[in-house]
Amino acid sequence: MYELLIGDRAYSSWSLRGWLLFDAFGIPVKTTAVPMYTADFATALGAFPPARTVPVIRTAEGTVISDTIAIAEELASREPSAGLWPAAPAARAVARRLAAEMHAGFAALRDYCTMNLRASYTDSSPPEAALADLARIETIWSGARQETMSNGPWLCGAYSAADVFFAPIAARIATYNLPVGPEALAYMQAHLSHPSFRRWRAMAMVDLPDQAVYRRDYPRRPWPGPAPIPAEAVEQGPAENASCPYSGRPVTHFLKAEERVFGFCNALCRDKTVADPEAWPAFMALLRG
Ligand SMILES: N[C@@H](CCC(=O)N[C@@H](CS)C(=O)NCC(=O)O)C(=O)O
Repeated sequence: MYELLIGDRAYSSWSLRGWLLFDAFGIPVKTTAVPMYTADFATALGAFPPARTVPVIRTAEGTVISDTIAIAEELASREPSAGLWPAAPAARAVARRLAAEMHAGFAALRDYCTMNLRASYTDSSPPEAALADLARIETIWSGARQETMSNGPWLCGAYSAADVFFAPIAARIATYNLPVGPEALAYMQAHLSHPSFRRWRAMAMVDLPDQAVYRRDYPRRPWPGPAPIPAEAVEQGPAENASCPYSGRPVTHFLKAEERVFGFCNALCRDKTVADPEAWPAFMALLRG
């Protein structure tokens, strides 16, 4: 089993990429999240020498791999049936080219529009350099679709590591209401609706405190992704289910949805389900089953 160390899900865009490389391709991983800019972060990273950034993984044989592009390539080699890159050579080459450009570039957009999955703003007045990055991104996105003849939601045919690398750009378009054309908006919506992205964001909404450095005072709007079905945390059971839908352990924390009460074995699993019930198939099987 792989181990993965990540930062705050709400803010760490590279961590999102690292985790999607597993979750979106069905590769099991044991994930630990630690808040960035804390002593705990330094300690946790110290257990993955010589890594200096998250995400970082440890393989079953104990090799540490940091840097998202290295993680993507090594996982693709080790898990050939997972389909991280397109199978056709031409589409694979385009996907690799796109991921590499994302990994190396777009500093202005990344600096000005830091990822924040907990907010969405009506206007953020991005500077020219960030808008130029955005224009280049739109150009390479639509170029990739044409070259690979992709007519579905993703850049190079089926969802691939190239899409993983741009998921945090989709998140920035959503958070900062960045001015993009209809094709890029549709691509953003595809990411916001992707089951793995929804699970990540549900966890990002409830795990770890807000970090003040990411706060912006722009006017706010609702998150432009799929609206969660209503659910709330409640103090007491009894729940319809005796064992947690995720772990199978006895239930201790409760939520109410559609006037029914369900139980979970810890607060985080309850709260991530409250944040977006439909992101969690095991819970939806209880609700609809
Ligand atoms: N090139 C690296 C970038 C990773 C990175 O910058 N991670 C940030 C979090 S998003 C980090 O670890 N920051 C903590 C620090 O630099 O101390 C990659 O592709 O993974």
